[in-house]
Amino acid sequence: MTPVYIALGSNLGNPEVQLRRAVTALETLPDTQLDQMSGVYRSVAVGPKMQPDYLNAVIQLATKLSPTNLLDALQKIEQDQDRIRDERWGPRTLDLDILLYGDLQVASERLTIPHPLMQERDFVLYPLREISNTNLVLPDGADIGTLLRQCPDNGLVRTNYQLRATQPTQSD
Ligand code: A4P
Ligand code: MG
Repeated sequence: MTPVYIALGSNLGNPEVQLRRAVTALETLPDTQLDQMSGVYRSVAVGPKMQPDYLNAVIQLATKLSPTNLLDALQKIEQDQDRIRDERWGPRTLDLDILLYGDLQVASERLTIPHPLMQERDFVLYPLREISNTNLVLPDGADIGTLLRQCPDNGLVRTNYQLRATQPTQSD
């Protein structure tokens, strides 16, 4: 099993419900278990203006799926939740991005890991720090504490929403 961090984002169609539905779908993926979930954060949209605020979170999975098979599975979950792709960075019911896949670095046409913009996004780094080792180091050597200090402040707010009523028990 490889530890994987997934970023979840939604700003359409009742975002809290969208994130919860996504977690339910993610934890039933084959050869995959859900290990940790962050809190839910509210953030101003990066990209085209005049779109609703986002709810964002990060979860940690352990999986035997390859990066490409995992991406296929994430895109199927997005489709199942009525994701329409018309505008880059436009509003969406659900966005699922692979942030980290173990220590792997991938640069293919379909997949870039680590996610190329994660270092600039407070709505990714804060929830990631919440569920990862505080000494988390990315494959390029950058550590999460340094990334957080360098990250622009876009007024991120941690909400009282929860991805699920009860946290999963940590498996060994
Ligand atoms: N792709 C490449 N690498 C990855 C990866 N590590 N994980 C490819 C997932 N997908 C990856 O994505 C386009 C293509 O990226 C996919 O087909 C896949 O092969 P998409 O989800 O169809 O389109 P997108 O999300 O509009 O584009 P992009 O560049 O992925 O955008 P981002 O970086 O995901 O940003 N503001 C706030 N506050 N909160 C947000 O969550 N999200 C976005 C989307 C913009 N603004 C936001 C937020
Ligand atoms: Mg995306």
